[in-house]
Amino acid sequence: MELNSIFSLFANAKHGDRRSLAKLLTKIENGEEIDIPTTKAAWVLGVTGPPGAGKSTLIDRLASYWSENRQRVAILAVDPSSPISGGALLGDRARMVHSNPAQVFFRSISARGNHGGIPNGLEHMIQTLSELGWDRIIIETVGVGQGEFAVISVADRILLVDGPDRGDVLQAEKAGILEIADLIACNKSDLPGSLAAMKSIEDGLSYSENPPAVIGVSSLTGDGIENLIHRIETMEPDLAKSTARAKISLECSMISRIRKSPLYDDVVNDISKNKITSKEGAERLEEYYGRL
Ligand SMILES: Nc1nc2c(ncn2[C@@H]2O[C@H](COP(=O)(O)OP(=O)(O)OP(=O)(O)O)[C@@H](O)[C@H]2O)c(=O)[nH]1
Ligand SMILES: [Mg+2]
Repeated sequence: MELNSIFSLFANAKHGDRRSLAKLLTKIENGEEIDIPTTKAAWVLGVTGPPGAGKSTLIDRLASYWSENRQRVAILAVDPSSPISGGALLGDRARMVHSNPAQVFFRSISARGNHGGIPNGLEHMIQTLSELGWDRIIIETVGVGQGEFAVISVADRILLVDGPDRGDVLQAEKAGILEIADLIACNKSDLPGSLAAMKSIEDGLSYSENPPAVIGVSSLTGDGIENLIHRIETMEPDLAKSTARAKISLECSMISRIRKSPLYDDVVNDISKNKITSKEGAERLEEYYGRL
C-alpha cells in the first residue's frame, strides 16, 4: 500500500498521527477529492473581528477550557494575505500558551487565490476533522468585511470579537456581519474604556432586528470566559441567522465560480468596451455553465 495514500493517511490520522493529518489536509486543500464517511455533523465555531482585537488569545482560552474537558480542538486560521499554507502563523502559535498541545491541532490556511470565496476545500477539511474525532473546530479569520464572511459563513456558530481600542462594530454592521453573528465578545475588559466600548457596541445594535448578545471578557485575565463558553455551548440554533449564513456562502461560492470561469476576462472586457451589456455578459456565463 502506498504510504501516502488517502486511506493510510486517514487511518494514521485517526490514530493520532499529526503528520498524516497535516498531509491529508494539504491534499484536500490542493483539490483532491477524498471519499470520507459522513457519520456526524461537525461542530464549528467561526471567530472573526478586526486585527488585534484578541481573537487568537481568546481562542487559546476556549481551546484550553475544552481540552481540559476532554474535548479535542482543531483550529483553522484563515489568513487572507498569506500565500503560504500548511505552516503556522508564528504569532498565533506563540499565543497558544494555555492549551494542552496533545488535545489541540492548529493549522493555517491561505485564502489567496480563492477568488473571494471560501478557501479551497475548507468545508471538506472541516468534515474530515470532525470524522477524525475533533470535537470542536474553530475557524479564525481577520477582519469584518465580505471576504471574511464567506469564510465563517460555513460555521454554524459565529462569534465576533471587538474591543475598547477598536470599536469596529459599526463597520461590521454595514457589512452585514451582525446579521449572522450569534455573539459579540467585547474583549480586553481589563482595559480602561471597556465599559464605554460595550455601551457603544450595544448602542450600535439598537436598530438590529435580531441583535447578538454582547459579553464582556478579558482573554488576558480569563475574566468572563466561562460565561462566554456557557453562552456558546447553550446557543439555540437561530433559523434567521443560519438562513443568512447559507445565503452568504452560496453567493460567495457563485461569485468565486464566476471569477474562475475561463470566459470571465473576455466578458468583462466586452462589457467595458460597451460591446455587450452586463446582463448579456451574465447570460453568456450562464450559458457556459449550462453546457458543462
Ligand atoms: N489588555 C488585554 N490585551 C489583550 C487581551 N486579549 C488580547 N490582548 C492583546 O492584544 C494583542 C492582539 O491579540 P491577538 O490575540 O493576537 O489578536 P488577534 O485578533 O488574533 O490579532 P490578528 O490575528 O492579528 O488579527 C496581543 O498583544 C494580546 O496580548 C485582553 O483581554 N486584554
Ligand atoms: Mg489572530
